[in-house]
Amino acid sequence: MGRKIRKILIANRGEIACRIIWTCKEMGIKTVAVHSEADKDALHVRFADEAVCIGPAPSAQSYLNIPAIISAAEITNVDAIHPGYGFLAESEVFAKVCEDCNIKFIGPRPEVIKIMGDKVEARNTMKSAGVPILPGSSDPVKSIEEATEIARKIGFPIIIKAAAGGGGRGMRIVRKEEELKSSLELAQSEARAAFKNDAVYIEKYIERPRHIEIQVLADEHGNVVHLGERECSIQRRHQKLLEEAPSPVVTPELREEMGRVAVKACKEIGYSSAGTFEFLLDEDGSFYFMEMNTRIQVEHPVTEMVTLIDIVRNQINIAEGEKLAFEQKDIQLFGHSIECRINAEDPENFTPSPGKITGLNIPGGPGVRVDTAIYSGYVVPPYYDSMIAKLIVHARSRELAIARMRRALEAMVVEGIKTTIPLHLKIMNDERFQSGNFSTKFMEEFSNNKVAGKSF
Ligand code: MV4
Repeated sequence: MGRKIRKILIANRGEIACRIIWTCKEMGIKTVAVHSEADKDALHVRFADEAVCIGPAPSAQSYLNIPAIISAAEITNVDAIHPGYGFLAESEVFAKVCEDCNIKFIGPRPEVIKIMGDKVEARNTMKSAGVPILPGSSDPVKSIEEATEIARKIGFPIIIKAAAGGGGRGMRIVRKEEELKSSLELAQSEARAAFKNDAVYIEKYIERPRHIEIQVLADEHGNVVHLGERECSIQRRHQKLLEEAPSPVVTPELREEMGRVAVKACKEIGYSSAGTFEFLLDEDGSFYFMEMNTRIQVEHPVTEMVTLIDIVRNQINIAEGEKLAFEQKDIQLFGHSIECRINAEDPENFTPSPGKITGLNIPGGPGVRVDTAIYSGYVVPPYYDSMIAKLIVHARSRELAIARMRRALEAMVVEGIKTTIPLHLKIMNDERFQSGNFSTKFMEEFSNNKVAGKSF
């Protein structure tokens, strides 16, 4: 069938590059790190068997530099490339170039990446596959007349989204018909500026949704399983702050239904590798497709903790052409897991706080996992994402997981730079968070309730 992978190039940096190397080591697979000039002292470079410098600090010249990465792959004679998340992970072009160079891209086929990258096409594809979608447009909206017709049909409020968007960029909520024209024009020009593509579409707007996503694994033989959901509602400006599995509001029946829909859709589109279906969950328990992510995600560890399944190992086995080693009935959820994203940021205003880590304590003990690439003396560079660590806990219940996270956060010390650790401690101590009764509006309401608007 496929061929055994003996050596993998990791086209990424930071904690996810280290995370992928950990599993490769466990599988007896050799690893090649690539790095920018700014990352010569990075941990992923030291952990890998080989390392290749692929360009200057700015990602456009290094981690996004396809010719440099392919050259590194050719020189080191790797069988496969793992793209991690971000950078080239959802580049249809990169996946195709890998394929053309006879290097296995660890992810789905380029055609599938392309479909999911166009949010209008993704919506239509999912609708055909029987996935519930919100009422809205099935083509990009070209004129105010067209927009008015759709908006009247579905009723206000509506939301205008960029077809090339995702992650919340270039969205506009419209509550009244009078605002439709200006909002449409603004959304189109924002989309053009951000994505060089002004195509936008319309959906019915849900006021207080939860963001619930379903993790899937699909092999190249049509076998598909889901690994349950992740609760991702706690975010600020479309950046997730913490995630948990399972969601405190998803019942076994709802999980089975969301999972069934996701598995069916994967089979219909011929999906392979790990993937994630993002859903909006309404207060009445209805769920609607939002986007599909065709990569390993930042928050994958909470799913790994509650299923005891190594998602990266499965991505590699799938890329080798192997069949999934388990069926849906073999997958069980154990206990509860929470992940806090620790960012090098001032928690008062979320501005980046790069610099030298002068002192460090990484927490441990029962049920604690830390995915990170920092060390004492490491200098956090200003060029990349500000996430420096993921603190993940696992316990028998949500209540115990919160208690465990609190003590792990208290034990985690990162000196020399500012981090979001104090913010996470405040969230753990928040009654609303503890109750599990929250929506994507949690952070806005959380900040508003603090004296002077920002006591964290
Ligand atoms: C929505 C929505 C309400 N109704 N779509 C934000 C990110 C992008 N993927 C889509 N997003 C939303 N789409 C409809 N029809 C609310 C959001 C949204 C949101 C979604 C998930 C997590 C956090 C969010 C924060 C604000 C808005």
